[in-house]
Amino acid sequence: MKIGIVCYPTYGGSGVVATELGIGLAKRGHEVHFITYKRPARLTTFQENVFYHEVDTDDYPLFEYTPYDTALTSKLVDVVRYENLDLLHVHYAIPHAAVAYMAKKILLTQGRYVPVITTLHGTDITLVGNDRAFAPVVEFSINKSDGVTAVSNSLRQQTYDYFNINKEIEVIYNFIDFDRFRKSNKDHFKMAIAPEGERILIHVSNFRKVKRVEDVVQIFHRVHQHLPSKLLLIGDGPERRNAEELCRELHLCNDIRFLGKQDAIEELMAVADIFLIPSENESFGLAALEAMACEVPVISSNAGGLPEVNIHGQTGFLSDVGNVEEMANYAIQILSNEDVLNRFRENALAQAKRFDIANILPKYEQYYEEILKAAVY
Ligand code: GMT
Repeated sequence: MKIGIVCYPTYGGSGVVATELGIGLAKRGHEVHFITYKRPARLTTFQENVFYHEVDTDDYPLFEYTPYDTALTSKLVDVVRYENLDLLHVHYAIPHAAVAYMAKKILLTQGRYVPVITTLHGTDITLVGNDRAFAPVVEFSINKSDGVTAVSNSLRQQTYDYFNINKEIEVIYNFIDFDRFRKSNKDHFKMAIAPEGERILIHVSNFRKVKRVEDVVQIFHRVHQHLPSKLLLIGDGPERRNAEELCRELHLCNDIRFLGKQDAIEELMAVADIFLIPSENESFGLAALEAMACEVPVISSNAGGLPEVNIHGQTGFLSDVGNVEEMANYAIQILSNEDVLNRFRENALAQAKRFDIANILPKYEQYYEEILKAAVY
């Protein structure tokens, strides 16, 4: 198949899933065309069957905001037509689903039909998509997609709850590539971070409000009072400053390291003992899955799709949003006993295996086939 993938080229979430999916499909013989405004962060090396089309957004003095949607639409029309794509798979509804619909309509005037599949990732429904500024377009373009997938049952249900959707939404879970995410020996690195054998807690996110990074610091503060420990904070974003201030207030600066955006997340996960993700909302929690694949138990909130990934009492624990006391107690419970920690590590790995890319990728291929077969010209 010749597949066009439209996504954000960013480090986290939907961009990562879209890129890994495209690379995986290319390895299985499909021809994959990424269409976005910057090279996707995880598209780091040359791959046979993988093409990248950059959307041109030249500045023009009239525009206070460059009309990216229009530029992307034109690029999609061009790429579908000249690369002869079979389908477009767009990740994150805003603005990609609406743009794809527009491109589809333009192509129809040229006698060309291209089916569009939209994958919903989370904030495009729960946070941004809900906003009145976007909601009518989100609802319309989901209904006009030929196929719609969501990354968890929770997100599927939230989409039906928030919008008037007349389409069947297929759940296809996010996935993990074990060639990359597996526990490896990084003892030298562990020694540098925790020279006295301290426990290492880790959090990875885009530091947006929804991630509740201050809760991460509060949980660590409590754990730190019980156990010698260090906290690694990976990523960057608007909440970093507040988190830094809180570290200073709590006199934790020597034991918390802000590492900023990192590419080799798996090397950091390899030294961690607990992953913290106390989010306000989380459709899936890909970073938690990456941790589990590296045998790191997860302490999370019970928001959104997190209970579909992190199993309470087995792979980690879940608490109500904001209950930092309980989350800290759970972390202490796991970290205080080597046997308990090892049991949780094993369970985390076993659960992560359910989301092996080798199992999930064929589900996308099968879904593509179904949509192509059902496409109404
Ligand atoms: O978490 C973010 O803010 C990034 C966001 C995105 O769309 O890039 O992540 C969402 O998609 C990920 C991949 O499907 C999910 O694992 C995240 O749970 C989801 N984030 C939220 O729902 C907050």
